[in-house]
Amino acid sequence: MSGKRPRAGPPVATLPLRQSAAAWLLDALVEHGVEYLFCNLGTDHAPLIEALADARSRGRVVPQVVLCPHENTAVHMAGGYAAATGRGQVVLVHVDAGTANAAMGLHNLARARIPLLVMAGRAPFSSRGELPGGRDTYVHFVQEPFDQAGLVRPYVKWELTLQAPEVTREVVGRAHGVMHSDPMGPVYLMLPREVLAATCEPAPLWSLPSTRVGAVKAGGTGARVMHTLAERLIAARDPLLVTAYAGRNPAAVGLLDRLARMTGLRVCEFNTVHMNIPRDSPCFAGYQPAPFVETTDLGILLDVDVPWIPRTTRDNPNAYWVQMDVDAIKRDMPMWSFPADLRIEGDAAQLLQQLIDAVEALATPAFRDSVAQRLARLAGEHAQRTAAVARLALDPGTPGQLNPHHVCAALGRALGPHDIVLNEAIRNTAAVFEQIPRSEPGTLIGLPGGGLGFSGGMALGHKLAYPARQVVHVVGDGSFHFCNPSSLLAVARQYALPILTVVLDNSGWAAVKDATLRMYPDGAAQQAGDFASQLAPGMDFAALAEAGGAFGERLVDPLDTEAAIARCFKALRSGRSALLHVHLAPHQGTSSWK
Ligand SMILES: Cc1ncc(C[n+]2csc(CCOP(=O)(O)OP(=O)(O)O)c2C)c(N)n1
Ligand SMILES: [Mg+2]
Repeated sequence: MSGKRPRAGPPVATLPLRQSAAAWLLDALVEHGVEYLFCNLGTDHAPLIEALADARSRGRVVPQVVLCPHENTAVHMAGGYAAATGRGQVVLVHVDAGTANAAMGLHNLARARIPLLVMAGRAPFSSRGELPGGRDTYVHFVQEPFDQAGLVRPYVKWELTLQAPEVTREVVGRAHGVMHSDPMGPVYLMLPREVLAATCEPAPLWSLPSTRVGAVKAGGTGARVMHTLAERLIAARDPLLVTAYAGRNPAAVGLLDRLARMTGLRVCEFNTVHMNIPRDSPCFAGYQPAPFVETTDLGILLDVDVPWIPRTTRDNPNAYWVQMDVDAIKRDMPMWSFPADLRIEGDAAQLLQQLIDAVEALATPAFRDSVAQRLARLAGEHAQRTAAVARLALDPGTPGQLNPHHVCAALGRALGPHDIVLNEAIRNTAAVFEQIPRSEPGTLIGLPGGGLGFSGGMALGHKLAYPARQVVHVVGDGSFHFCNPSSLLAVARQYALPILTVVLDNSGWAAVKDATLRMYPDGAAQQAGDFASQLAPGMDFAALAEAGGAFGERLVDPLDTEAAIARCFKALRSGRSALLHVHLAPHQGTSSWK
């Protein structure tokens, strides 16, 4: 299927014959609407490779294989496709080794609450030919740890080993239901080679369609709770809402804007994971809630894991705080202690709709008047912010030391409203968020976890889901290394998925240097200017892209910014990925090896 985007549909026929568990597994995946297998394969997958080829030769529909040279690409690409479509995806990796490589991506997807079924082979356990699929090569003896699932247990909410072909469909149905249940997230299934090779008749296979093992989804809340909240919102003098990922449900974006406008509610994001409110809404107040947390009398935490940094934020002790979250208890966070006098677990879109209805039922003319005044004030603040942001972009910088705000503003102007931006710019995140204002749901994705190297694979997954849109990931030079660039380039090339990579190169890890300075502002590292954070100078990322078949452009002259971006988009339109290597001022860490 090289160069073609795969397509899937219903199976053309159920299997008439005795088949391997591997074949039944593929059948069950198709039954659950799985279109793709994002794969990195090994000796454990021989029965699956055989079953795939056999099915294709018989004209049966099977999920389309997307080969990823590194698991980082497979997991994040599947995650990107799942985030874009709302449908959980399937990744196949190699025993403990592939699982270990997939773990960092799973950390990110777990934090993003993205549904994903990761299937890993298990090394065969029989050694003397007792069973089909038994050990026949060296690695089968060394790839069996005591606790393979332990490698990813913190990041999955369900795990199982397939024990017999007869239960294959039941197992896939269960995995499918669990990963799509709220809060959604990754699940992990292990496939021993002997079990994949074992066969059974169709008769004992109990079909478990999605409709009968459907996901358990979050809903709204009781009318009385919403009434109380609406009363508080109407009485509030300076209400504030902080969110990060309500926008993963596209319907929530318009509802949040509506609620904000009808109540004069100031909305901030912190560590944006999705675009949650259109940037041109007068109620959007940016990415730093701290000053407003001090003054608000009614605060709402909507779908947010970390609403602010307590150490550097003073919250008003008299404020009333409400939490509305699909994961209010924060199941996977050992410590979580942000204030919430009223805690509601539920789906953001349904809760927002309920709150809108409750406010509408209670709103008085006096309330509407005070909202109009507050809105005028918010609109004024919004205009001031917008003007300040525009001023930041005016200075193009100097040759070899471009201004990231200037570059991102030019990039923003080149994008259409439905094009998709993924941010992994780390210390230059403000330039991406502020200078590329997005207003369509699903067009901005940020890093939910802490594992660098997510944006390239996620970009490929979004491009697979939306071939007609441009997809760009903006990435620090350090983060670009973590994206496994050669693997990204290979997948983009093999499956004709042109994406734009913008590398903001400040010669290393500014975030690591800054963390040291925060802890030891006058310490030895600061005095010596030695932060062990400068990466190899003179890397030519554009040449690297060219070597992988993409278009590469080094941006050194600030006056060339718009033309360079235009050349990148021209390459994308011709079906070729593009990489723009932007030279920023070095972040001034010095290498310990100097
Ligand atoms: C997988 C992984 N390894 C290491 C880190 C620690 N880390 C956090 S920020 C950072 C530096 C990122 O460098 P770059 O992308 O160039 O952004 P900059 O800080 O220069 O803006 C590192 C290494 C991490 N978050 N994830
Ligand atoms: Mg850097």
